[in-house]
Amino acid sequence: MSAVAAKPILYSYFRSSCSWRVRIALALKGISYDLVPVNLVKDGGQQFSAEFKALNPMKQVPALKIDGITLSQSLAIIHYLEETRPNPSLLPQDPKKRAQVRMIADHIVSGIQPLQNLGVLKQIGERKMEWAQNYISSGFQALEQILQHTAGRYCVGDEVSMADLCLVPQVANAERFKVDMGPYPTITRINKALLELEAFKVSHPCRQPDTPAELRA
Ligand SMILES: N[C@@H](CCC(=O)N[C@@H](CS)C(=O)NCC(=O)O)C(=O)O
Repeated sequence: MSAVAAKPILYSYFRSSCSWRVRIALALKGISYDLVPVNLVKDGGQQFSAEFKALNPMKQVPALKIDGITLSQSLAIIHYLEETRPNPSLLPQDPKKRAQVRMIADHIVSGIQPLQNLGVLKQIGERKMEWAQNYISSGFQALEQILQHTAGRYCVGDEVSMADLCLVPQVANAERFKVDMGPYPTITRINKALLELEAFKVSHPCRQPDTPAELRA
């Protein structure tokens, strides 16, 4: 079988919000793939192994082997999937709506998640819970306001977009860090609607090959 025809391989950790974004995209687009778990905590973190560093020198999941190349960075991966497997589309046709989708995705991917990533929290030490809560809350305060202008059923209008792929995993992180979601009714409503969709269910951290038995649902 040629490299182009080979099944994609996703390097993923069940609890990683960035991996989940890609798992949702793969599920929505109906792309079948093999999953290789990379445990971010076991053995001091398998992302630091020489084997994984060769795939992603940033030592972070996700990474995707696809069509003969290896990609890291969840949004770059999702854009590649969008360009090569355009159905269903994860970007609206209208340029203004597309820009809003990218704005919301970047808000989460660049403005919230990196500040509460595992590597950062290890450096913070004992104050890590308070630190994560603080950055997620301030990011969500802004996002709640933005969504009041852009949202329909989902983040931008009524179609599922890349913004939604970023939102749901970030809400799961917020819940893990016990952020009070009371002040964010729009985020909460959209998250609930998205979690009813099959692609969000099958890709959920509680249903992954590497999900520990006690966290399975
Ligand atoms: N911008 C990257 C961030 C990737 C990232 O932060 N991955 C986390 C899991 S969600 C990770 O692998 N952390 C490992 C560590 O911090 O050691 C992306 O969107 O893929």
